[in-house]
Amino acid sequence: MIEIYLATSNKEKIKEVDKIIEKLNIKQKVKLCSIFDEIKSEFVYVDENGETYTENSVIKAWRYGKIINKPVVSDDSGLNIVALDGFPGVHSSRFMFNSPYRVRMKTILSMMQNIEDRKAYFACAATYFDIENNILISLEERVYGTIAYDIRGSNGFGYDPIFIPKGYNQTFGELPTEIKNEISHRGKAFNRLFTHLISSSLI
Ligand code: ITT
Repeated sequence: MIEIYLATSNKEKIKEVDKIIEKLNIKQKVKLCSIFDEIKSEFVYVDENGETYTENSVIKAWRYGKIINKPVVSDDSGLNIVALDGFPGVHSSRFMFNSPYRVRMKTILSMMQNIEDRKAYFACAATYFDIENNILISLEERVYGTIAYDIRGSNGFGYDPIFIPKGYNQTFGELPTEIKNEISHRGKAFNRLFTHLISSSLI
């Protein structure tokens, strides 16, 4: 059994990644812990100043991995709206930082009021960093879809209630977590990452 620490302050990400591990049937091999089980302060500052999801994901894994000296995984993700040149993109969590997500989503919907092209995607870069064995693996996955015309559902987190994945009529806010985990950017990224770690006997 290997303990891997998820380097995130976002509790919803921990829930989702834990469910992905459960679905992969590797719970007897991998115990997912929160980085804050190991670091007793939420005030470790990580400057996510990269220009891509991968850069930021590696920055987080590297920073926390060096602090705790144990294997970590990290996630950097965001929503990209094609007609808005990829906005909010890598800055998804910083856009209107102090406002609740409902207000942020309303703002995005009003920015898109007269826009017919609703295409968007969520991207997630997942990184594994094992400082002791000098292993760093990072990969990125996306889920494509469209931006809804209103805010729908309360499942998930962040911008889930305005994102409709391709092939569905409901938003991620309306779809059950199991479906989101099967098709989402994070689901695909962590599935691929853990499958690779297992098949390469790295964990
Ligand atoms: P950490 O950096 O501590 O992991 P964070 O929430 O700030 O937590 P990110 O920097 O990766 O994480 O920003 C991701 C943001 O992108 C997140 O806060 C949401 O606004 C949005 N986002 C990413 N994945 C999402 C998802 O599955 N559903 C809805 N919104 C998502």
